[in-house]
Amino acid sequence: MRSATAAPSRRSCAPRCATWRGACSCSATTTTWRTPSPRTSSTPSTAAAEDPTAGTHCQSLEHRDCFLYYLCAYTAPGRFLNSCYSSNLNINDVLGNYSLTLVDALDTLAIMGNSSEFQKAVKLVINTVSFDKDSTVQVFEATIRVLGSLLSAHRIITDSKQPFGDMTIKDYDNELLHMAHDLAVRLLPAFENTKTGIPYPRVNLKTGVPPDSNNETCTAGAGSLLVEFGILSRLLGDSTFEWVARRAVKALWNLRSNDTGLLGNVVNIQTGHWVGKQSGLGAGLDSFYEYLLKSYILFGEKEDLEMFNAAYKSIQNYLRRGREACNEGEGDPPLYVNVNMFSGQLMNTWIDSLQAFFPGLQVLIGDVEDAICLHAFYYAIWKRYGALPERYNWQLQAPDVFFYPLRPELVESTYLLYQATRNPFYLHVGMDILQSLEKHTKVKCGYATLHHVIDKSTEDRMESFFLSETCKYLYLLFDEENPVHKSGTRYMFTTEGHIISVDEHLRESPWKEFFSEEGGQDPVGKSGHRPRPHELKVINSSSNCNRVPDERRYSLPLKSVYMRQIDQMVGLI
Ligand code: DMJ
Repeated sequence: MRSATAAPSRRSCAPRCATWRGACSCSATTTTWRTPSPRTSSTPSTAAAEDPTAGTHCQSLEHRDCFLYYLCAYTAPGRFLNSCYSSNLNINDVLGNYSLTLVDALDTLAIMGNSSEFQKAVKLVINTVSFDKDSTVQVFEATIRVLGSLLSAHRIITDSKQPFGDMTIKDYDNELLHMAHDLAVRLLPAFENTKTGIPYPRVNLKTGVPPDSNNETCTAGAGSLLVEFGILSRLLGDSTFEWVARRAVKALWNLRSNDTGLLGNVVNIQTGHWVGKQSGLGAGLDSFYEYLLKSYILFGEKEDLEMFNAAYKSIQNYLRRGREACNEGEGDPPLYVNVNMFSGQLMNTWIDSLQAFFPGLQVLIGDVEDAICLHAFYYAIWKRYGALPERYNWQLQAPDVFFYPLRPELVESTYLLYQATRNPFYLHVGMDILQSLEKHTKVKCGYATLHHVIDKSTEDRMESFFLSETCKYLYLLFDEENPVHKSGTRYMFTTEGHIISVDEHLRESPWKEFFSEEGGQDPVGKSGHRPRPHELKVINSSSNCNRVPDERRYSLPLKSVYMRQIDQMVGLI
């Protein structure tokens, strides 16, 4: 259902923005991003013409201070009380009434090197955010957006060797960790009274699982909690959180098809019956795969890597269509489709915008060539609409679902591909995306979800991941000197874009034996020794990585004949 039109909330938002702007000192001196010279856009959009920041330092996303402006504007007190925005009620249950955008954006401030704003924002969170609320939230969203951000900021504050500048908080007494603990305890009821161990999708922060709760959940929502829950467990020395998250992953994994090795997208948590038999890389499954690999990178548990490798093999066998090599041979460009998990038969002819994260994951495992091709397909769709429609039908060459909620996945893959190839093509992709965002999504109090990628109408909604992911990856793409990518493999991004340092401390799990006895059968056979960081072949070793030759760094990453083929397939030429 379409949410509120922009007009009423613009009226009510403006005064609050003004107050908050003062409190946050959003008119700090301008620091421009290090970007290549932008092409000048021919016609200024209406939204830009109405922009209240015109004439101030914050004129576009190309300015770092703009991030602060929109963070301040968007986190104004009460901005997301569901009761104030009744027309948004149907889609507001990720918001939680706990200053979601402010919390989700903390480490972006650190990555931008803005210690004063990071310190202010952290203090604001400590002093004003509470989870003791009669609020029903999605377990997955609360975990990746809130728990993940609190843990990331806590690690930045307490890591004396972090490279972002002075991010210390005076008299810090682990408040963010305590808040993360408090939130996680409130999420725990989701893991009780479920016959499979797969959690309920929603929980009330005060009263637990609502009595009328749905027994169906998506695989990604239930099976992508291990990174945040595992970090929390290891920081607290309390196995509970990791245990429940790991049990959910194993339960889902054990329900995969014996024939294809694939999982479906929706499951009944009591019966273990697959309600949604669609297997793909997008909505419902995306971060499940991502967290198998990232849990391994972080915790070094071999079984996580084994599950990831098996899943990746099934994906390549059953989901990947098109020619074998990205940059060679004949046939359609490689594409990952949606199939029936049991038969491997094609289920539909659309791909969704969430799937655009996958090239980034392929970069992490060194499958750069395949990543280049899939990314090129998504970029062609972006070029056609100036955004990514939520679903694109590759057979009809048209969107099936038209909205674009400022998602980060294409920018994320663009950033990671630039880090892997250093090909300036990806800077141009980034600039193109930046300019489309400026042109089509900028409104008075922030950047707006596109309701329709063709007529460019907007909705009164800016998801918190716009500041925590989309802006972060765009900033990092252009900030060549940023400590994050200067520190090699030290940092990993969670699925919500929060940085977590990969270190030995998180690899210590005194409860390992307890897990294999109590957590069910090891799903991929006996676990061997726990690998040390230098053994992390998936991300560290060049031998595992198909390197892009130097001579191709300054030409297109994909041969022009293949680029043209993709442009043709999405109706660009
Ligand atoms: C983010 O909240 C996370 O990346 C999640 O895994 C799925 N995608 C949204 C943004 O699109």
